[in-house]
Amino acid sequence: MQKISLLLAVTLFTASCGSDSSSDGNSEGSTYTQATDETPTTTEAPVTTEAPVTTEAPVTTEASAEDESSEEGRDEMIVFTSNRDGDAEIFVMNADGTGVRQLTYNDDFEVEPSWSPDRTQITFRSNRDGDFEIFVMNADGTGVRQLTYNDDHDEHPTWSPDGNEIVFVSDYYSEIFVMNADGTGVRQLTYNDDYDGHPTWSPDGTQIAFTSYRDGDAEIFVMNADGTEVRQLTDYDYFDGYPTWSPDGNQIAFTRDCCSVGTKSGSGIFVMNVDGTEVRQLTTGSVWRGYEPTWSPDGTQIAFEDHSFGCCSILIMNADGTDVYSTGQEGEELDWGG
Ligand SMILES: [Ca+2]
Ligand SMILES: [Ca+2]
Ligand SMILES: [Ca+2]
Ligand SMILES: [Ca+2]
Repeated sequence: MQKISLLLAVTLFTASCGSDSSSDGNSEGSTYTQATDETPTTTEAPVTTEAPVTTEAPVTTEASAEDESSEEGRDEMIVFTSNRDGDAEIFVMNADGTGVRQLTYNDDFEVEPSWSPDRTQITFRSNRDGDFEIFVMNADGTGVRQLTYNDDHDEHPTWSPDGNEIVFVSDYYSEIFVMNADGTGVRQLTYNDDYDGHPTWSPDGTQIAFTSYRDGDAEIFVMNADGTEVRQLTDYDYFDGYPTWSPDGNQIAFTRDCCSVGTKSGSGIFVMNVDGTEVRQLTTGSVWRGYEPTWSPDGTQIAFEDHSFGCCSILIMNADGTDVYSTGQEGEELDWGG
């Protein structure tokens, strides 16, 4: 019963991220400038050439310099989820919003993508086999492999910094597990009746930060990568979640429920030291509903999804919260790989 109520709470929180798009689903009032006026370019789709990459801009089939240098340029690409073709698919783009490429094409949910450290592969979750499982594919969308096979809801896969393991969430009680990157050697790290999720590795691979409802509402915790020495970092009466380490290992960015406007609940991007001290709010002003931060590879910027003016604008700001700009792309569940 506890599990059900917690899942409901998580579901409601998640649903609240996009549920108001009908009432405020326009960009009027947005103060952000477009990063570029260039038309997003694409390469040929790996699975089919029929599906449009975006409905917002004309697709060009002309090969560009960006496409030719995509192998090197991948270091800076953001992988994300979008519903722009009607159901959830995985895309990549350059950080300025150009070079959008669709990687998955099917009627099921493909969500929560995460780069391998060398950026040759992407892990994600999909319900293409009936219930949610963890998958891996090559960075161009080819070579999809299923890693988990069970009746539980598997989610939130994230690659270890050495590339050897993937941490993910599974089990009736939403526990955190680690497996080898080929799906073998599954080990359970958490054991309690409350929701544990959003696991993310420290850059040195020794620790895992995660969200847990074990103290009654969502807080951010850290544990050693073997599940020992759990420490609570936040203690705040509302939601704290989606932690992600800065590339230098000194800070953790996260989502905190805050910043409500009238009767509408809001949230913002916050950052704290890895011991939980010095919590600072990064998003302010017109961004009153930001979620799920991800660091740039060099640690100087943070990308996040903004629901302030409807569902899911991808925004980028400096790591101190200044100079917010819009990539001009719609999407969620970003991973910049930092
Ligand atoms: Ca799909
Ligand atoms: Ca499953
Ligand atoms: Ca649990
Ligand atoms: Ca909390």
